[in-house]
Amino acid sequence: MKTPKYIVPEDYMADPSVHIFDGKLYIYPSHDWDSGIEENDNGDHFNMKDYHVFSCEDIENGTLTDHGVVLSVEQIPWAGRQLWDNDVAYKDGKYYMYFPLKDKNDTFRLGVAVSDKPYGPFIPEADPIRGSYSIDPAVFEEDGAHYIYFGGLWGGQLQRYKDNKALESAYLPHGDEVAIPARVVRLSEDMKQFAEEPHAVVILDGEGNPLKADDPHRFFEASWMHKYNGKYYFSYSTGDTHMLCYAIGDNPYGPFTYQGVILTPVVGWTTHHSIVEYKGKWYLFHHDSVPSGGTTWLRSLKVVELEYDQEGRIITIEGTEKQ
Ligand code: FUB
Repeated sequence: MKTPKYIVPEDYMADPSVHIFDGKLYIYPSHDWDSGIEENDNGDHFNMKDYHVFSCEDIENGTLTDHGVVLSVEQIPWAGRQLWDNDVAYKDGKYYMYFPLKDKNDTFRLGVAVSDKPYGPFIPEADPIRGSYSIDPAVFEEDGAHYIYFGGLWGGQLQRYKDNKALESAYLPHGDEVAIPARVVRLSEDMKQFAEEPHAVVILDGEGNPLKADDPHRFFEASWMHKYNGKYYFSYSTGDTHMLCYAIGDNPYGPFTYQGVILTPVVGWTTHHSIVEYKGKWYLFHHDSVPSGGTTWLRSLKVVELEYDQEGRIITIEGTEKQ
C-alpha cells in the first residue's frame, strides 16, 4: 500500500497510537472537534473531550470497527481539560490506557485508565500518575517491562521541567544550547505508577553531540518507539519544523543517534504518528488536515506502508501527495 489512505473519513481523529492485540490491529487516536477556541501557541484549540477506539483485521482492504466513546473527560475525577494523544498497553489480562490531561490547575499530567478489553471502556484511576508531567505518552513493551516515552514543548509544557522538577519559570533553550529531550520511564509492576525517575531521551548527532535547540530535527513532541532488526527506533515530531524524524539506539533508554526524516511536512501544523508491523508489512499511521481544508485542529487519520533500505534506514515518505 504505497499510496496513503484515510481510514476514518467520517470523523476527525488524530495522533494515532497503534498496537496489535490477539492478532487484531487497534488504533487509539485523539478525537478532534471544533470547540470554538481560537488557535494559540498553547494549543488551547486542541480541546478534546473523549476518546474512541478503532480495530480491524485487514488494514489495506478492510473496514474499521468504531468501538465508540471509551473514556471521556467528565469521568476523570482530577480532570481540568484537554485529552490529548493516548496509548494503550497490555499486561496480565488487563489493558491500560495512558492519557495526558490538564488537571484543575491547568497543568498537564499523565493518567491511567483500565479495561478488561482492548476496546474499552476504560475506567480511570482517581489520581494522575505521581510525578508525571507533560504530554504524549507512548508505551513500549519488552520482556515484560513497559516503558513510557513522553513530553512535548510549548502547549505540552515540557519547558517547565528540568531533572523532573518544576522550574520556577519555564525555559526554552535557543541557538546552540542543548535541545530539551523527551523522557522515558519504566512503569511499576501494577502498571499504574512510574517505577523510577524519568530519564532524558538523548538524541546525538553523527559526531556524538546532543542535538541543539536550533536544529530543525530536534525533538518537539509525539514520541514513538519500535524495534527493527534488534535496534531501537525512537521517532518523534519536530513540531514547529513539521517533520517526523527518527534516531536509533541499542536499548530502550538510548542514547539514540539521529538518522533522518520519516515524513516531510503534512497539511496542518501538527504531525504525529505510530509505526507498527502487521501481517508482515510495516505501516506509518499519521494524520493531516487535508479533509478539513487545512484546519489544524480538525485532523484525519491516514495509513501508508513504511519501508526500510538494506541498512535498516527508513525511506522518507512525502507528507503531501502530488496531484
Ligand atoms: O492532539 C494534540 C497534540 O497535537 C498532541 O498531543 C501533539 O502531539 C499534537 O499532535
